[in-house]
Amino acid sequence: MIEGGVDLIQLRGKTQTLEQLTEIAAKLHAITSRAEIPLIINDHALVAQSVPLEGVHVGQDDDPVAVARKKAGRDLLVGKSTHSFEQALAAQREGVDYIGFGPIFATPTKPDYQPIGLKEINRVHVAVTLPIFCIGGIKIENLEQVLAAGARRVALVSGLLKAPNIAEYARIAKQLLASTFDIRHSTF
Ligand code: TZP
Repeated sequence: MIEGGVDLIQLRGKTQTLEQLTEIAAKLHAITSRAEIPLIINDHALVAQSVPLEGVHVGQDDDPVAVARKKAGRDLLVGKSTHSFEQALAAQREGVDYIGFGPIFATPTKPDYQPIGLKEINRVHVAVTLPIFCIGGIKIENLEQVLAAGARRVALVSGLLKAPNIAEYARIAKQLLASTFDIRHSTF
């Protein structure tokens, strides 16, 4: 992913223990920091106490943002998953640094969620001034559609991880972003 030019990596380990995650996060952070790519841990703010991660990401059913910040014990980015326009506004009021917004399309990676659809993308970008990462079912094949609907940042999971050549997949996605707008802006 780094070779292909991703701007940010989130570590998700739903089935790992805190100890296992901390170990993986430390190894991964040694690599991402060399590449100057922020590494965000999903759910487990405590990992940030011992690994100098750049951020923590919480879901709707995880710790509130203030609790995540307290657990991390230091200043870092806190992002939150949102699954509707209303949740996006609420996350902004809660004081997050960025939001995930999705699933945009139905996706086996998050099977129990109703897709938001493309129409809400523009509305959320008008109302929410934070960085918004559109997520859910986004692949190279539909990326232009998502960008045309108003997305400026996207998160890809299975598209990237299942690609026969991950670096190449990331490169193509980055080129599509670059041809849509100037991507020299910072990630946040
Ligand atoms: N949040 C909303 S959709 C999703 C998450 C974590 C999964 C996205 O995975 P994929 O494989 O890119 O659809």
